[in-house]
Amino acid sequence: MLSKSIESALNNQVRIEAESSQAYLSMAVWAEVKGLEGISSFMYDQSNEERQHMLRLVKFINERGGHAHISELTAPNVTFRSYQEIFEKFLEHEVLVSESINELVHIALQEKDYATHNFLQWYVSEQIEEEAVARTILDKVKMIGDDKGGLYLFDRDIKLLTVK
Ligand code: OFO
Repeated sequence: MLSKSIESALNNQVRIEAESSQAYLSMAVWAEVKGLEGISSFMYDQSNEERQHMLRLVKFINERGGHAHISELTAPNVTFRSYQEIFEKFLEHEVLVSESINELVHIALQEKDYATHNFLQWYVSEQIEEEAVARTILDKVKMIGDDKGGLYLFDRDIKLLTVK
């Protein structure tokens, strides 16, 4: 059974995962409209993954006797200066999510809720992986800079990059 404070901390993470999904969906749409098909499909994938992360939390909360809360979301950015900004925001966002997962792990340990602690380990690994992917991509984007040919190849090749 979840304590009220763990339930509310997990529900906060439900919202964060849902907002991540919306943020990446918005990036996918921006890239699609700009004709950056590869970046767009990468971001659609990220958005779907974040929704799965949200659902995994929803199920866990409900299975443990809590009540998952589906809340209002903060609207994401819809315009970006450049595709580089998308990947900067992508990494920034993943770092924030990792911090929030770490905080959750901390609360679970404090409350000696080992079931929740165990459940959260999947998210800890996932965040390590996602941050690494976001960093690698951003490094490449910075290397390309304003080179149009580089962007063309990057947009083609990013389709091959998936988080899993
Ligand atoms: Fe939900 O995995 Fe990253 O943010």
